[in-house]
Amino acid sequence: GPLEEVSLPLYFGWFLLSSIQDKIKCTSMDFLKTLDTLEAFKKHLIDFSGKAEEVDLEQYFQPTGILHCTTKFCNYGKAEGAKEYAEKQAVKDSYGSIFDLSLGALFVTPRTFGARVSLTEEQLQLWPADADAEKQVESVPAAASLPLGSRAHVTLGCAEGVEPVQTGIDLLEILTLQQEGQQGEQVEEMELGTLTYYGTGKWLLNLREPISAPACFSSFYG
Ligand code: ACK
Repeated sequence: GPLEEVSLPLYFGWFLLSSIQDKIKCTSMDFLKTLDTLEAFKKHLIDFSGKAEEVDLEQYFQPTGILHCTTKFCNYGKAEGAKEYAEKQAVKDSYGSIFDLSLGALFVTPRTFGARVSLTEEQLQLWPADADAEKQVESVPAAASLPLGSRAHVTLGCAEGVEPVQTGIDLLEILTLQQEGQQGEQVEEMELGTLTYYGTGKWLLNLREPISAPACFSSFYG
């Protein structure tokens, strides 16, 4: 019946607790502010905005709501494997529990701004079994050979007109380049860590100290 149809959420994921949300918003805004002023960034502006004009990154990326790391996008049951995921024992057992997520890197592309999440073995239990299928992103064919959970991220902002689903795809693109042996161009030692440029507007900041983010495993209905 109709009740059944709405019984699955838009997505499952880890929702960052509010105290750490504020800290991450501050850190990420500081990073954007600094990135904006770097000569190396200005040199590649054309890749980024299509114009050589300056961009205000803090304005360029629009916030996308509560900070979270999606595990399974269910689309209210319409997504493939949604029901199976919701019925997994690990999902039921962990629902409502607090986990410690490790944010190891920040990345910026002309489309999205995000944080990479490095999942533990325990956290990978909540990663969908069909994640390999999810990695088969048309635009990133090589992503299929990346380790499970590679797509795990927190979306921090999207350019105008860009959907948040793009953040994970952008991360897979960067990780694919790394896996293919592209070292990127190490452009800067920042206070937060090492900044690397991977071409066509793709920037990755490896954090010196990963951010530990307490997060509640739950779901979002919208
Ligand atoms: O930033 P995100 O991880 O990207 O969080 C949002 C959330 O679900 C609600 O839209 C993510 N999302 C949307 N569509 C998909 C999809 N097809 N596969 C995986 N994640 C998705 C989006």
